[in-house]
Amino acid sequence: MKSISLIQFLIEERRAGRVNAELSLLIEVVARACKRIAVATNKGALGGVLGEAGTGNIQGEAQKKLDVISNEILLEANAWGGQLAACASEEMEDPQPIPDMYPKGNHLLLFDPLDGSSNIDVNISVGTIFSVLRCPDGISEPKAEHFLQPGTTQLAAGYVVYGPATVLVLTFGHGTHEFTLDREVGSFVLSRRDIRIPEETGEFAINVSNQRHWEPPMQRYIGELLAGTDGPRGKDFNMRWVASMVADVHRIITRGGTFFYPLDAKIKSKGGKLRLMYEANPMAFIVEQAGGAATTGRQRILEVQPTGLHQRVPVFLGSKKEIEVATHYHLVADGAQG
Ligand code: P6P
Repeated sequence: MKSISLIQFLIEERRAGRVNAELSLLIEVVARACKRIAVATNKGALGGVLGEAGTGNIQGEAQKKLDVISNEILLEANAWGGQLAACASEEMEDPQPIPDMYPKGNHLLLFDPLDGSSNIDVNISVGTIFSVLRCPDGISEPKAEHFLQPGTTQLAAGYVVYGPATVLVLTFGHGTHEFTLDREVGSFVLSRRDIRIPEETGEFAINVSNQRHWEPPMQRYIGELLAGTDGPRGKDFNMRWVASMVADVHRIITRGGTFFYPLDAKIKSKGGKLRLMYEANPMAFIVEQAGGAATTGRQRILEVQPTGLHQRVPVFLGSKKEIEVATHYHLVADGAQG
């Protein structure tokens, strides 16, 4: 089969009227920046990029050297292109404006430059997650409030997983597609078009060490999975937990499954663990476009009205039938469903 490069795919999407020129150029620039992040990440101990940076981010988390490096790569790559009005990152408290020396565009780019970075030092897959919004008309110096658009308004979303292979998964709202990096040529090549997540699954991902802190409906739902053939589900389930959202989501994109990071008593005051704008929203867009479902346990993630750039939400995503059961249990517990 003739291989289709990312740039060829983007041109085809432009010709089909599904993507405009500026957005397709932006995605090409982001993908190229992620190739540079892959090079830095793949150096491991030989690149002097492992370990702590000695700094902290807005989340109050110690930054890894590669968190800072990846963030810089994405900011530098996107400054001059002319497609953006500003960037926002997990690693920065406020949005980063496009320098005055460069032309500005009509898009806002949000990213988690290196998600799962606690896994870097133990050589487990990590990834970059990104989301593209439209900059409100007439806004040339976007502030945080201009980013606070619900996930349904995203123009594009994607992630790159830096694993045995470097793989880009991307959606513009017309299906979810996968591109694998051909290192010899240096370009992303279409490896799966119009991905579909099976509606049923026998595999779930959650950090079970938090079990005693979960809300009752979460205890009920996971308890039924763990009961297997002895319980009401009448079948055994398998569990995975990479503790790298991009890796866990990519498994689901590849073979189905579910991923849960629910509220628990430890994080309830923060609203959850994962960030809405640059983790939950892009992943929810990608998963829904592949036929899966994504909720907070109580509502569709993409319909959450953001109130803060670094807002956190609970995340339930993956095979539709299981997400519907887990969400139903929460709504019943709330008295919102019979
Ligand atoms: P825990 C990584 O820090 C991350 O943000 C996600 O990539 C991952 O799914 C989750 O946190 C892991 O959380 O509590 O299991 O370490």
